Amino acid sequence: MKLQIDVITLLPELVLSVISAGITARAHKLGLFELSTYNPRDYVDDVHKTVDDRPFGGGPGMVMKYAPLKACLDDISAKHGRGRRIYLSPQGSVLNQALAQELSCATHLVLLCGRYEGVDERLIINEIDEEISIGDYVLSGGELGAAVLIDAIARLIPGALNSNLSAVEDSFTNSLLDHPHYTRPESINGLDVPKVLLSGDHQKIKEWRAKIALERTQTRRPDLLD
Ligand code: 9WO
Repeated sequence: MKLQIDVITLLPELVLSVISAGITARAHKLGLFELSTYNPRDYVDDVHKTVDDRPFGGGPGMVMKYAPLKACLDDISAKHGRGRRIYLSPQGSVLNQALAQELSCATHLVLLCGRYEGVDERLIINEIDEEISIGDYVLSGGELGAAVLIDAIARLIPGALNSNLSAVEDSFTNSLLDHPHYTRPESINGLDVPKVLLSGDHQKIKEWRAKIALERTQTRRPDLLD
């Protein structure tokens, strides 16, 4: 079944870039997933279109108000059902390939993007199923996190990649980093393509790539092997 992705955001153009170029745009054109955005500003009545307010307890910045976000979620529920509701934030569990694989099998994802200093905690408690982080750094908002998550998911939907083998051979699919890649010319400033890759011995090439992938993982990311 087709994956519906609904994104709640004040800055939809930051998220919609994923369907304007590359493999994810192609997957979208092929009808493998649908991407819709909902702007909380369209769900408020007051003339100033207020979606944020000052934080209780003081401090800098503003907090996204409960009501406009709840109205977005209710509209999405009426249109497509409830969905698996995800808040993008540095407090979430960190995205990895296994989680991307799992989410690519879902039928309906709802991604909430915060701006300012974040979202009223009661909305997260009452309405959100899980928090996901794309890494240990702070962005200006959840949108680029949502775009990264959508990219990681969309390319895993069967039919998105030119070859089914492409996703199988990805870094992390086997908990290892990728091996290096080479194309013509055979020599650049004295740096030659490893001879085994020119040998035509596909078994040998496979073994060499597996060996280098393991070595690189051991030196660069030993945590992946634990
Ligand atoms: C901004 C800020 C300004 C002054 C004092 C404290 C502050 N905290 C924040 C802040 O954390 N803002 C967040 C912006 C609120 C939630 C949405 N934003 C966000 C999401 N930034 N980074 C992410 C994110 C999402 C997924 N993975 C990594 C980071």
